Amino acid sequence: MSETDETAARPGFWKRLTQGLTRTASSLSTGITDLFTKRKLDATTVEDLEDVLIRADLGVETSARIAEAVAKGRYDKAIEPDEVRALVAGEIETVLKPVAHPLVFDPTVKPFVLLMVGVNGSGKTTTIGKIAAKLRAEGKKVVLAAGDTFRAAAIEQLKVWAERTGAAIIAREPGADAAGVAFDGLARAKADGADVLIVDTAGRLQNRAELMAELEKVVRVLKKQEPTAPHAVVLVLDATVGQNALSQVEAFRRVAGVTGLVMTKLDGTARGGILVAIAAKHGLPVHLIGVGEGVDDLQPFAARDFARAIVGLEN
Ligand SMILES: Nc1nc2c(ncn2[C@@H]2O[C@H](COP(=O)(O)OP(=O)(O)O)[C@@H](O)[C@H]2O)c(=O)[nH]1
Ligand SMILES: [Mg+2]
Repeated sequence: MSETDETAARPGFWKRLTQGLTRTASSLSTGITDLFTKRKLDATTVEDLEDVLIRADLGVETSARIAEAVAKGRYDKAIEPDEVRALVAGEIETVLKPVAHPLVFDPTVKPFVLLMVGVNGSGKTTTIGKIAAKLRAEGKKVVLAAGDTFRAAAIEQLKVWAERTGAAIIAREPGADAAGVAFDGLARAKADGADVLIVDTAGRLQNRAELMAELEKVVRVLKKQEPTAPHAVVLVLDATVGQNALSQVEAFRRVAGVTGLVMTKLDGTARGGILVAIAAKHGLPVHLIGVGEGVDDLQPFAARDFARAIVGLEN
């Protein structure tokens, strides 16, 4: 199925995505209209286009590259804003296409261990619930490990998702050792012959060294029991935080060996342009995007959809 067909099959999804990206889309779209209405493409307008892209969080280097690509072969010619928008969307799609990869649970690896990391409030637990629901719908056996032992509410929240999805859950009391919970989760997943273990973690701010050390310990302890684990380390990023997401990627890559990304809250007042900057800089796979709090509001990341939504174009 092509990306376009998929979108057509889920109009609610496209609507949520474009609504969430309204702020970015309208600033890009208006910026381009203001720049190119009744004006030729020249060094000044290209520089101004670069500024418009930078303001949309695309990053300095990527913005320069995209503006240059748009300008190539078109200097001193009249160009319509619509044409510029389409060219920009095409360039953004080119940046995003290589990172659009589904989250694959290798069926030959059993249990497949997925470790979810990210700062507090980014949407880890909710995303775990949504992923568990999808896996369960495929008939997979799933174990959840409540590794955010920091707050009682976080443990309860994961329990609710376990009940709702029919996943097993391993949890201890608040304040317990997170690595111990992860270890027990893996033991349980093995004993049960589960297909997938998903380990939740606390939202450790990357500048708090002792909390990052805890995350390293979770990885270490999992490896002690299963040297190939974790098989995926997914960093959850909140689309509304903008530039800060870049430093989160850097920090979590260092401590947890992130293998892929999920971006949530793209239905909110999202600043989705940052994903383009992250893709250009890190080249990490982007697996899924969250467009709401509901169980069905997690969708595969599609480069073309995202690129067009960011620029405010119809799909
Ligand atoms: N609008 C919206 N809210 C989300 C999305 N994903 C998570 N949330 C909400 O964000 C808040 C924090 O999510 P949570 O999963 O608890 O984050 P965690 O601290 O990283 O585990 C909750 O109120 C979620 O319902 C999303 O894609 N869209
Ligand atoms: Mg949580």
